[in-house]
Amino acid sequence: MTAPDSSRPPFYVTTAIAYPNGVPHIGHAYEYISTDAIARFKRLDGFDVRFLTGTDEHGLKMQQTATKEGIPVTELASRNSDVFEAMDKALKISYDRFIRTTDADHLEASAAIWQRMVDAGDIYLDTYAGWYSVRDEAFYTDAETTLLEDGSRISTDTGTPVEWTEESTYFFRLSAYQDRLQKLYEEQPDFIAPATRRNEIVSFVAGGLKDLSISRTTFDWGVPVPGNPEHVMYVWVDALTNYLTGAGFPDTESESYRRYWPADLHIIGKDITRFHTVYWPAFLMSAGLELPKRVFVHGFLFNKGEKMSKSVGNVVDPLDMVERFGLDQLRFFLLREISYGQDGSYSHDAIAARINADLANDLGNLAQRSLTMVAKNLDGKAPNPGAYTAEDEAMLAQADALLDEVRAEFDVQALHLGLEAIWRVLGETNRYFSAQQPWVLRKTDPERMATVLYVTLEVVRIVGILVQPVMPDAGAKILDLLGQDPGARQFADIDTRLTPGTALPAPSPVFPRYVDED
Ligand code: ME8
Repeated sequence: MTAPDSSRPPFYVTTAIAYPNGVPHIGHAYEYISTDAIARFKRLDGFDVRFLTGTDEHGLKMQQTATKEGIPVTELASRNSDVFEAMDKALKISYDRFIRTTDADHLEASAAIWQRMVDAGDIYLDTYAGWYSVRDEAFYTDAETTLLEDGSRISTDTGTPVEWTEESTYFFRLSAYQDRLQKLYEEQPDFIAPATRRNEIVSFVAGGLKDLSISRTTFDWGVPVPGNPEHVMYVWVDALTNYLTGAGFPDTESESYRRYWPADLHIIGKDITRFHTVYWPAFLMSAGLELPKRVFVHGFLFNKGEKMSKSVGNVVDPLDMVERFGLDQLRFFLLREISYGQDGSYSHDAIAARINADLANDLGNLAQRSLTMVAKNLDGKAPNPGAYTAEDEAMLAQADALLDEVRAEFDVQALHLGLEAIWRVLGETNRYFSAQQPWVLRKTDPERMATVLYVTLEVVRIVGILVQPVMPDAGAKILDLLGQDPGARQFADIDTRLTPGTALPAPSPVFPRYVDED
């Protein structure tokens, strides 16, 4: 674990941990990239960030997939977990720990939270009889399922097959937590975002809560129940506990637990909202542990509006997309195009369009044109500005105001609006550049040209700093081209104006245009 830095405020952010029963798809990549942008943003803004991601390796789904593939489940878990971790690295996900729920400290943490819930009197043994969806790893009531014409039954909500299950299991007294959960949603309206998700959960809980079956006896791929190893924990009990393990639980006195728990932000997809905003806070209340501050629910990604599925053949490997379009280009597209919190669609054409309009034209071209003029006319040195006109002042004021605007959007996870604000200023800067015509001033008023170039480079510098969370490589390249010291690229450095006379390296394009191979 990286040493906590107590001089800065802590910020603990997590992604969901994926089932490694298969390889990652673009929906997983989307979750990691968006959470990574949030983590990087906070680091650049002076926070001591802890960023946790990983894989959720227990449960019947993993067991069944391994059986189908004819390999031991531990082998399936390790093989695919490695693929997830390698993808994270290729996507430059800046996690502090990649947790696997088979890690020794996680088994210990899971046993500890279970024991706390037992001590609270919230766990009892009984018989479960009801519907189970292996694909969702979720229990459903009769009313939550639909009988199909062929006699089979599915979960009405998710469409996955359910099977009748009857076994002796431990139950968690979820029904006892209805009032406390309702109070939580009321007193902390920010606990679940966006509001549509919050409303769904509020009305679900208002409908009453049944006790939850939290152990299984018909297979053994899970964390053994303390004191009764005939049972393994229901996979979601151990899965949710990963967030505690990642902070140092069960050692609640450890420096790391005291510093990072409660988590500031859990990022998850919409299909697992109930687990994170009903079960998870109830488990924590029972265990006498503090609740995370916020759960933000992102939407689902669709391929040209269609659900990704192996049978349709439209499942894309995120790394193929990186190869085709570039990593920063993919990261930017996903976060700019899709309203974070809503479903979104991606297509080859939409990505190409964003790359060419927003990246190659609005940002790349502006940087390239201004830097080339500096290289050719000012001996490659940052210009020395003369007196500012009202237009110059207005342009700089817009760029100076950006950090506050973007921060306000990122604070509520409106990542797309943060980027929109930056691109609005870039649009203004392009209009300013065209109106000022520095290429004409070159002959008529070289001093004025220097001022216009200086103002333009200042906007490019500020934008370069602000896009780093989303496009770490491109942000760094822009700042390199502006001769910025790698140690002076934090948000706090936005206030320090470009030093006139700084020697700039020879300009080279940051964003090539995307041209179709075929
Ligand atoms: O749910 N678009 O794992 P998982 C966007 N192990 N996001 C998507 C998506 C799509 N098409 N498909 C899935 C699990 N996701 C559990 C989590 S957390 C304690 C345990 C998101 O591999 C999904 O919503 O099925 C979830 O947030 C994440 O990918 C992992 O999904």
